[in-house]
Amino acid sequence: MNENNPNEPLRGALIGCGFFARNQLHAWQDLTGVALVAVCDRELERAERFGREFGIPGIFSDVEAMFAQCPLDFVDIAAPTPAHAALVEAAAHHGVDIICQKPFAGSLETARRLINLCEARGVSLTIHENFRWQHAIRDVVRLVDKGEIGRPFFGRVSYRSGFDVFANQPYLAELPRFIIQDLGIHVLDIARALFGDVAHLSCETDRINPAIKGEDTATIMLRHDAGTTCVVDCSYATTLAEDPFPQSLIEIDGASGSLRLGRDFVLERHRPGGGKERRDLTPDWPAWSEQPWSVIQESVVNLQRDWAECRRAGRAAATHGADNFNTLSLVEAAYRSAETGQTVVPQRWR
Ligand code: NAD
Ligand code: 89V
Repeated sequence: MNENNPNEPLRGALIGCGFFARNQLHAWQDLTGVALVAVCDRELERAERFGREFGIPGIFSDVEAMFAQCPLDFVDIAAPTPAHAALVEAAAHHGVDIICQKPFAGSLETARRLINLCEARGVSLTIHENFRWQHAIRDVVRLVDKGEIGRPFFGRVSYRSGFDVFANQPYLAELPRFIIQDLGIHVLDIARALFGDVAHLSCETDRINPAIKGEDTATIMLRHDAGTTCVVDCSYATTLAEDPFPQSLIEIDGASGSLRLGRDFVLERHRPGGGKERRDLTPDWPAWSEQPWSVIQESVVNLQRDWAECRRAGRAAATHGADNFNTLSLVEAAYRSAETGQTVVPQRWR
């Protein structure tokens, strides 16, 4: 590890060379001070393709061979959830820091075990939870944190679309748990970034698309510790002439003003007495990004930049393992509420 030598780039390896990993590789290549030196996929030709395309020298189909041959500071795991436990265990065993995609670990019990393991081995664990890193959402979080609208008493974080996500990610159609686990997890994390941890929640789900196994709509009502009531609503069954995919829209009412983050990153701030300001929060998109994915792709660069800065400063990144446990537990609580019809108190880290 070279955390004490700021002149040396951090040496990383990407594990899992599928649909989303391409964004992570592009983002690493946008950042200074980080060198991706290896890629690994259990299907060798996928690793070879990424290695060729991104000019990465180390190509592996086996992580143990990679750890044996490549000195690494970190791994960036973009393999699916069922692979997380074995990959995190291997990286922790080799003393290598870890970034791992959402939804982490597959269960709260496994997540807890892996977080504790990383702590015991002295390696950092960060979950790639990127939606809170979108430019416009960060701005809204900053305004709320600075008290610009007073105490927020109501929030709504809304993600409604009819975009065919199954075309790029066919595995999503097979998941018995779909929208809360895959997408709602991001929206719930935005609610936590805005209003903090959750005391209790209730949830209703439905499946509109008969061709998939899991639920494709969910409406979740959260009561945050700080007293805010927030509605998180998600749908992949919504027909809209102008589909906002993959934007999250936000409404917040505070004791001294309101915020509305609408389509195409337009933020309205309503002041007591009737005043209103409008700002366009469209960021500069990464050169390699493509609509409609740019908003997600830009958030990947932001998350990875922050991770590298935190790594160099020796501090935990915002979505470190224990933080993300409290988002993952909202997912579990939402499914339990939908199944039982009860209000559920989510588990907390420690
Ligand atoms: P994918 O199926 O396209 O790619 C996964 C890759 O991992 C495949 O190439 C597969 O061969 C490889 N793999 C599986 N097990 C492995 C192992 N043990 N070792 C090495 N390689 C292994 O999946 P995807 O759509 O790229 O999704 C991957 C992860 O990214 C999922 O957890 C998904 O939820 C997440 N994701 C996140 C976002 C986001 O915005 N954060 C968006 C899409 C997907
Ligand atoms: O972000 C995700 O996890 C993606 C998508 C935006 C398509 O839901 O799977």
